[in-house]
Amino acid sequence: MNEFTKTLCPYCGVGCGLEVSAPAQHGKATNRDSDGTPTWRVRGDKSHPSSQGMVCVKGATIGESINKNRLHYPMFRESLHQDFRRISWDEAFDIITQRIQTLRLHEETDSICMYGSGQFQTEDYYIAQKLLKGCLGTNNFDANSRLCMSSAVSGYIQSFGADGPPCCYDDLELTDCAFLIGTNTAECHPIVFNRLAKYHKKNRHVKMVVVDPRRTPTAEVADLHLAIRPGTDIDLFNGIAYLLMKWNYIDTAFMDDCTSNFPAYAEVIRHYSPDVVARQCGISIQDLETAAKYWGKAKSVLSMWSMGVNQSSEGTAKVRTIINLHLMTGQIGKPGAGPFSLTGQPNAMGGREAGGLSHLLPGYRLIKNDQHRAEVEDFWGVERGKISPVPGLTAWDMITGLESDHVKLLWIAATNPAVSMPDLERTKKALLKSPFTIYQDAYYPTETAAYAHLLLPAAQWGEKTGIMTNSERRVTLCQSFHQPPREAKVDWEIFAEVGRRLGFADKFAFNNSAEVYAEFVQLTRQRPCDMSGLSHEFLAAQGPTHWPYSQGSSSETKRLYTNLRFHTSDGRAKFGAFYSQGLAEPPDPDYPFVLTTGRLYGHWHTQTRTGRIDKIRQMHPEPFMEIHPRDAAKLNIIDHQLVEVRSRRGLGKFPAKITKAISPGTVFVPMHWGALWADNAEANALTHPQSCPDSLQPELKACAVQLIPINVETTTKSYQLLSSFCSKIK
Ligand SMILES: Nc1nc2c(c(=O)[nH]1)N[C@H]1C(S)=C(S)[C@@H](COP(=O)(O)OP(=O)(O)OC[C@H]3O[C@@H](n4cnc5c(=O)[nH]c(N)nc54)[C@H](O)[C@@H]3O)O[C@H]1N2
Ligand SMILES: Nc1nc2c(c(=O)[nH]1)N[C@H]1C(S)=C(S)[C@@H](COP(=O)(O)OP(=O)(O)OC[C@H]3O[C@@H](n4cnc5c(=O)[nH]c(N)nc54)[C@H](O)[C@@H]3O)O[C@H]1N2
Ligand code: SF4
Ligand SMILES: [Mo]
Repeated sequence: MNEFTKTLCPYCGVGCGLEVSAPAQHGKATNRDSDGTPTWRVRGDKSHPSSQGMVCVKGATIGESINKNRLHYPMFRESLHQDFRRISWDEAFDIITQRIQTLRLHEETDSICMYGSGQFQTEDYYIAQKLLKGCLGTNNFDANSRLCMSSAVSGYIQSFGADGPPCCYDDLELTDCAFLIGTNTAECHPIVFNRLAKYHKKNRHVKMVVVDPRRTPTAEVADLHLAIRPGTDIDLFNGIAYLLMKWNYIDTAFMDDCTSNFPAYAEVIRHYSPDVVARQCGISIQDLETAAKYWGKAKSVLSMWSMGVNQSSEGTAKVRTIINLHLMTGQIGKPGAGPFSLTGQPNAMGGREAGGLSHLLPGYRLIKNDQHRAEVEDFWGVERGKISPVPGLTAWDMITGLESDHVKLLWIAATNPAVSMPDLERTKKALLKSPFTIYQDAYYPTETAAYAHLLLPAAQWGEKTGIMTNSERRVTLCQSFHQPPREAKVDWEIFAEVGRRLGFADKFAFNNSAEVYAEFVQLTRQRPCDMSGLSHEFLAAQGPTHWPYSQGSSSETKRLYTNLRFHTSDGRAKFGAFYSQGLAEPPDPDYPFVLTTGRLYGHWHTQTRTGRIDKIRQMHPEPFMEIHPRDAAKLNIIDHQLVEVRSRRGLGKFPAKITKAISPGTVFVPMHWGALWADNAEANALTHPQSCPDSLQPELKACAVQLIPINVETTTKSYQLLSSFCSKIK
């Protein structure tokens, strides 16, 4: 056996190749944890084309989290007031199937929901779709990607007729101009950033523009940082379009041959003159002009974005407004150019391919499309009409569905909503009300386990062989390299066993994940994401491969739309005509600050892994709130002073970090500290669930807050007494 197993980093959507080896094989050189436990050794895989051997601190330290605080056995309790007791898998499966059968018998199949995750492998996603949408006949499968990628999905679909980022990482080193919008790439997609930053440094003609209300480490190296007011991206991009038109930087031949709806867009643009836009965005006219010149003069322009764009009540419109600039200037379908959504999670892309949102079906199909449903029904061998034509509940709908007693069974897997959902107080209240919650996770404790009736121990990354697709549509086979601990099981195997016990044995007769994948790729045949030429065997032999890759292909397709034909009915890409709407909850005299939330380099989301890794805890020991020195002075806040942050929904307490990196009027808190890791430092205690009407993605990036500095004297004496009293009576 090879000493190293090749796999993919299970954290971000960059999808770095890793090589992992067992602790025992290194003698003295064995990596050890702080308590002396030998840990798995991890290094970058030089042969992986996406990352070329590079890894960031998260990938490098992942080995330390593999065996810590794992959930080992199924655990059950009748009610949330009781303690968990260990049960067998057989009992667990009985409990689940009985519950589901009872609901089906009472014609309440639509009260069954599953909330999954971009941390599933593609096989997990696919089997969950088949079980819920195909066999049970409910579309109530949604994933945390709803909070993450759904605006990018709907933006691509509306502009191009299909989802799918058209670019590849080679474009990072071929572009003349990179626009990074609402993405802190340096901390959140570090290896993409390394590749771009190295190239940018070496090539003086290459421009880098960062659009972010914060001066992030990403913005630090940019030629131009546009610190726009939160929620003003559409103003900015319409304003750039105005100047591109005025200065005639547009590609009329491309527009004539390959696009539609320009007149409606031009009508909108005329309202976005530089003075209006500069005022609205809080930037100078000169900076706006510089940005437009960089875009207009460059031979190739690559735009990249993530949550500053997607997590918005006008997320889809933001995405389309970015794409519009590419369409005006013909910046797509060629090297170094295109609108590139950076996916957050390691397999959010695979989730989209497998139909892992409540309005999707496998193979980039839509629930609402009659032909798509019929194709999938025939393929799955279920009767026509079995798949409901109505999109299922989204992540937030599941919470409101609990409130209204509509949801009777909630199955959560590979996500930690008791930290990551908006409006946490409301979320937690709803979870407390749930008649029956199954929670399938690799670790224990997590915040969401406190709201579960049945805990199912999941095998995680490294304990299952399966497929993940990264941001550049590159598909990698992730080989397992050790046994799941104790009784932990692979996600798709759990779903398949439930399917068999519910009477669908023929639909779930898979012996291994390679068979699951082989079935899934058949459903992608002749679809935009055609992977019919891929299999576990092929990927093991050929290595990571871009899709589309149809059966019989002999070479990869690095970029989409190189023939300039799109997936719309007329083959043209469609301009979107959007006026800016601004924030769903703008600041006002009562709540005068905009709170924005996001990530830090070392931590991953709710800390289930990174909170258990010493090096990372030392890197980011505690939560904080960034505030501009001018705002701090106005409120008499000094560095490190505890500040109570209140929104209309809840409150948190954060030590102040006074920094010019944040714009005046805006404060920032990281999303990483849930109830297990700090007291009262939950970003989502403050956020609201209002979402984009098209993508239904909530605006996690902005809400209105007030700041109340906690007086040092009070902090030390009466305040502490009061707060300890309050915590005792809770
Ligand atoms: N270290 C680390 N890396 C990660 C993750 C992690 O947890 N930790 N998670 C992964 C996942 S799932 C995701 S989704 C990605 C997220 O990756 P990013 O989107 O890069 O990360 P965030 O910090 O959430 O937000 C990015 C920036 O959006 C800015 N922003 C806020 N409001 C606006 C606005 O109105 N307009 C613009 N233009 N910008 C705005 C914020 O100031 C912030 O700097 O990271 C992935 N990578
Ligand atoms: N305020 C605010 N809130 C946000 C965001 C924000 O920017 N600001 N970002 C949103 C975004 S983009 C995202 S992606 C979400 C992320 O939020 P979550 O999905 O809640 O965060 P994670 O901590 O990644 O939770 C993943 C869980 O899956 C478990 N797990 C890992 N691997 C496996 C596996 O193979 N099987 C199973 N069954 N379990 C596994 C882990 O132990 C962990 O508990 O947060 C969202 N919430
Ligand atoms: S950049 Fe992303 S995929 Fe690569 S090692 Fe870091 S967290 Fe993992
Ligand atoms: Mo995400």
